[in-house]
Amino acid sequence: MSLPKILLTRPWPEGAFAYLRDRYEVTVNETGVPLTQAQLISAMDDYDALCPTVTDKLTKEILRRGTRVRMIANFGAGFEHIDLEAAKAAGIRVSNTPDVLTEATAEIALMLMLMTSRRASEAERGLRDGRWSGWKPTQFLGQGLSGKTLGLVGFGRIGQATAHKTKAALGMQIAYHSRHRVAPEIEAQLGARYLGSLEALAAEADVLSLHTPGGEATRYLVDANLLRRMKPSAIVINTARGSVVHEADLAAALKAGTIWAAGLDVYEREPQVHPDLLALDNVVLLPHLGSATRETRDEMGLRAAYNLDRFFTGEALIDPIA
Ligand code: 8YV
Repeated sequence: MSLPKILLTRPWPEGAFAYLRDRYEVTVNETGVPLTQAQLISAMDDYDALCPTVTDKLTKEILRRGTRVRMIANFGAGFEHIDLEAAKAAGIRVSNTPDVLTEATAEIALMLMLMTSRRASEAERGLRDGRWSGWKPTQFLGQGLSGKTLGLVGFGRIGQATAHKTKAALGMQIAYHSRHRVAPEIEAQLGARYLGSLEALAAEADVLSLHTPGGEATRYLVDANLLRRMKPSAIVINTARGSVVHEADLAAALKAGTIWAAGLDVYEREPQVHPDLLALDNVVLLPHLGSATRETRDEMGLRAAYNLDRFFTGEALIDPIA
């Protein structure tokens, strides 16, 4: 019997790839650039399953009825790049890879908090550019985070893991706002306070860290209006999705000093970064590294592979999203 044909839209880390290659007929896009919409459309007729990533926009024009593809195992937790309604209408199953990237993404959020508060990127740039003339009591002064308030926007797995790490490492006070208030035991464990409005959270937070999904419901939650409510000493951290932040508004607030700094791992039009942000020193810019550890990327691939296994053996998916 012939093996199901699977397309990986990007090369995978070796461990997860080896697992898949032993079980399926696997084709990999090795070109180093994302597939075009036209290539994705023709892939729908050539493969039994696709493993896309965040860089593949799977629109309703692509996810149409009657194609060969029956299963999409997304390599990643976020899935706003896949039109789930269109997938359902076409009878295509979809899975994602939650859980396995929670700790890695929370680590990046914590790192961005420390880098921004202590001006790490700006200071290193100064050193490398030969602008460090020796120690001075007044050079590159940042601000401490211990005991300050972390405001989390979105309090799912990654938001909670970020709260745990930040509390343990820095003794920060935890406040959050999200669509759903979490169980009292979770709040008690973290000493987390729920605030009923995003505006109230923004006004109180010393660090505002974003952990919502992407998509229309969260577009531009952080815009000029919200930024105006924040303390001039406040820091914005985004490891969620670029679409949650209005980048031009953020750059304007950073430039005017109405907030103090920002640490970003995600952007609205990746890999483009808003030019106004690139021109500023008080923003740390990372290239979407949230889940970028060897272990995590292997686990993401394996999780996608296990969902494929379930699909092709007729069992329930581990992580069904459509
Ligand atoms: C992934 C992410 O690297 O899983 C997610 O939602 O944002 C990233 O950590 C990316 O999505 C891979 O497709």
